[in-house]
Amino acid sequence: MMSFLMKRASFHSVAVIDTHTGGEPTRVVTSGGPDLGSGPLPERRDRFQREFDRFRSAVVNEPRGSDVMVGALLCEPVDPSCAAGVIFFNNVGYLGMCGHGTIGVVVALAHLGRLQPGEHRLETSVGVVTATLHPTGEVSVANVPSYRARKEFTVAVPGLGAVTGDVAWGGNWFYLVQKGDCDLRLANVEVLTDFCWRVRQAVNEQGFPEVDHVELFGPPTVPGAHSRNFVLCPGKAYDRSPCGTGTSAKLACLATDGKLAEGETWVQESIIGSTFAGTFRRQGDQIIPTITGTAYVNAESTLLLDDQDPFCWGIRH
Ligand code: PYC
Repeated sequence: MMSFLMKRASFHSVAVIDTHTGGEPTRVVTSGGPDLGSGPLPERRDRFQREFDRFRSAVVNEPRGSDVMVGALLCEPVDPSCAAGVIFFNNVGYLGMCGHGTIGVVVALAHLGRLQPGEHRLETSVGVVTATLHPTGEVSVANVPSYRARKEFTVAVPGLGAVTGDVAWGGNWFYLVQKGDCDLRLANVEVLTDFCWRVRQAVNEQGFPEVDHVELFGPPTVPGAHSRNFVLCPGKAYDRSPCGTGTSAKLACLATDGKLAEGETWVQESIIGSTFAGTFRRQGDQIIPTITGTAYVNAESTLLLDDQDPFCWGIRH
């Protein structure tokens, strides 16, 4: 009979740092990830999906993770001016950019002594972002150019009627709805989730199959905030943070409507009351949002993947 010690030798080890940004977790994989080669990040993300998708699920899904967790695989950047490359993923697939995740990655790298306060470029699968680690521990992320693709796009949602929102890109695709008639409170998460999920399906079917996040906006509840949001992510988990890419999409809409001036601050509150401060600058005809927030380190650990474990590769959706 195989001894317990012999069995242990079959474990594959994955080193991770867990952080949370405004309540939303990020699991940063620092070693033990798949070899994706050295091509451009979008190609490496596609290879990750094609050949190693079970690794994604093993890292973020139960029993090691949860639906809420976002993973960040560190890799060698193609662009030598970047401190690292990073591929973001979640319970059902891959994210282009991730604002809360980038803040988590920077704090994790600082925790490991691999980054000092200052400006650092990071390569993602949708472009290079610039993160500034402030001496206070806060992190500002100058995101990829963000824009609105469609203003006031009305969809007929079965069981709900007509819903109107904007379609915008902030590193991921969002449908943004100003929702005056529903309390954006944690107690309403199930109703809000159901609403967003139906809206997403309608938006996908009626013209925008790429939209995988739905973001609702209502009045703020914490001092200094301009708005509170509820963001439903692609795998039906809601973002505990105000969502960096969602806030970027919002900033692009506000900027395009002339409702926020360049350099002016927009404080976005999340459904749990955490906040990001957002600003934007213009670069030619592009809008470059910057999101500022804070992350904390929760754990520094080693995941063990045992092929003999029937749930080694996570409980998949
Ligand atoms: O902060 O950009 C973000 C994000 C996307 C999904 C969850 N968080």
